[in-house]
Amino acid sequence: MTATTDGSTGATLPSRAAAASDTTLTTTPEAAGVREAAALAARRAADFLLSRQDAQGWWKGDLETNVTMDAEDLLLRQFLDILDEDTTQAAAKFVRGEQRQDGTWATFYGGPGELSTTIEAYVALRLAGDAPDAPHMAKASAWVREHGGIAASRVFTRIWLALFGWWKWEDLPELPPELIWFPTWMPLNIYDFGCWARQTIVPLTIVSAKRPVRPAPFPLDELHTDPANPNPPTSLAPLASWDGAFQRMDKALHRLRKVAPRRLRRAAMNAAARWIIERQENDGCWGGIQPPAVYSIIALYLLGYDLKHPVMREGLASLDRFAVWREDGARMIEACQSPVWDTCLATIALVDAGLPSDHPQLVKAADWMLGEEIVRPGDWAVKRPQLPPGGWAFEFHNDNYPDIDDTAEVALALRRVRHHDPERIDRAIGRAVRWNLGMQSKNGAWGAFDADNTSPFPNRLPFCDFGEVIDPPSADVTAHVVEMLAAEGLSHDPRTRRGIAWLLAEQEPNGSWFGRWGVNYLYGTGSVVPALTAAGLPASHPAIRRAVAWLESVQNDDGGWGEDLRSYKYAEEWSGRGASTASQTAWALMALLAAGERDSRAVERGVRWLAGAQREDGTWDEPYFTGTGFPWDFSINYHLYRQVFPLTALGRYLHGDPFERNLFVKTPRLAPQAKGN
Ligand code: R01
Repeated sequence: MTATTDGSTGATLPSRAAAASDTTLTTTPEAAGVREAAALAARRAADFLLSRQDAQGWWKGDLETNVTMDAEDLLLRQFLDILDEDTTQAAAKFVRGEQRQDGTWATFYGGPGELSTTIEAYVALRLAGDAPDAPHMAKASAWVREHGGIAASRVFTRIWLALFGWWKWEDLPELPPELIWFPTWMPLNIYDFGCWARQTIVPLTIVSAKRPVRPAPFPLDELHTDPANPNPPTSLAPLASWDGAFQRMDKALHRLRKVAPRRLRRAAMNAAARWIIERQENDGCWGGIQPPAVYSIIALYLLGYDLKHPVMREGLASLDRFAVWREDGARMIEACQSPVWDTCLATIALVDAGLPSDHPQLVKAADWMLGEEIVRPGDWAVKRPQLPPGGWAFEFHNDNYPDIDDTAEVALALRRVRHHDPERIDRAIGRAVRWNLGMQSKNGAWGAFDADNTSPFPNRLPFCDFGEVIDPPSADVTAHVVEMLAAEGLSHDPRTRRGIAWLLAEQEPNGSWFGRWGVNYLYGTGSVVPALTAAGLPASHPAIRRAVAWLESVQNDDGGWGEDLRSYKYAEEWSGRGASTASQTAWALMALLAAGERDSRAVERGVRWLAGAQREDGTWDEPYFTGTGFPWDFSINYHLYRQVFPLTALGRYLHGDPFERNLFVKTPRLAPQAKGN
């Protein structure tokens, strides 16, 4: 596609000349040049984004993670005996293309080889017929052996291997299905887990109680360090340590399993199955995310649900919708889909870049978002039984798990749209505000899906050796809620003030904030600074000044910002450091602009980098992963981040801060919330 600098949609944005003269702050000719470049880049970016909206009103970019998704999809099909050759070869093509020079697979672009990922990718390619002595395979298996082999891989990987007899069930941690009966006051009850982990472990309790083994389609000796002794014993941590205590509890559970009453176990598995089936979404999926769907299908299958049962048929059909077919015939599996998140972020970007608030494409987006509101209780109601519903989930179908982050951003997006039924917008936002306020945690901050999901115990289970399994409040989500409350005129509400106090206390000594759901300190800082200034903190506040100083200190020589995922593991060296990317440069700029730095050298250089890195078609390349599923363990490349955040930053650079411009469409005050809609 070529740039449409004067195309039909572009004409709705202020012209280049208008944008350049729009500002009273232009001082030097050099700065004027930057404004011109920024205006052109914003217009191209907006045109591209507008051209990518679905006819129904939503946006959705690919959600790229890593090849364990593809491998586990194939292993599931192999397990159920429904693996077909076309699927296998298309998936294998994608997996092969992701292998690196050293024979490994990583969990993010440019990252180090990762053992469990490499093992799963290798097995997927063996399923596709790649020979173990083919050079790319031999390289992978040698690397796996050097790094401890299957025995050193994570629990999830060894469960997949156990399904085919490549690992012994006996040598996996126990996770008893009786867990489903733990009341909510008991440690390790399922609601102590973050919702994504909860939805994963409930079906896995069934799978690991059943311990099924399918015939292995081939041996896998080459992935053991010592094939004669494939399951080496692990050493125990000291009894007096948490790890030691949980290891011994696990040993006790192994013994208990042998004497557990059969009928009790059967009843527990049935209760777990009921819990799972109640949570199947209208599209057949579970939680809108792939891993719980995969494990739920296996669990129900093991309990006798055949593949023609409606629950199973719909479940399997939903899995096919996670497949993205690329032009070269490769098939990539998405971990989940991000239409609500992409749509609210795109709406905010377009309005802040100058698109009129009643533009038909924005109204269409608003209508679509309004239709996505979740109007019934979900798992969150376990902690908040009295709270009326009123949130949004991230995906198309995930009514049981609306999240606080999406709800805040959707409200910020809806508030920017001039709609023909403003009271409908007002009522929806009113419910969103009430729901988000109701979901505030005890400490005054917000987690993503639940209130007070902070138990220390789930992380201690030997079973949970991968990713995050709890959902404590984070700075990025809290910032988004505070920003939304500020837009709703609630900056002085005591609940908002507690959120602000928590954010101020969470600032790192170097002036940044940790990013839980985006990489990393740049995301945290890019979320928190605009929220604090929106809520009325002056740009001169010491916390804002420290953040500005930190951002300036980590700006790259090329003028952009970047942060490698290694900052989750090695913050000392990697905090705010890495190759410049479009989305991370935008986050830094959003913070600096909110802090009143529009005319600073740092902002000018950052804007210049963004404009210079843009492609002719109005997009940016971004191979780097800047989204976070679980810090370090599970990273996400959101393919629209490269578009929406630069457009937001450029728009705010050109036209000013959304709060100062008062971009929020206010409707006359309504009487207190009426009944119904
Ligand atoms: C997964 C897994 O695949 C997965 C997929 C998606 C998420 C969590 C939260 C949000 C919403 C979106 C996606 N926002 C808070 C984020 C906003 C930027 C999490 C996990 C992998 C392994 C296991 C996800 Br175990 C379970 C799930």
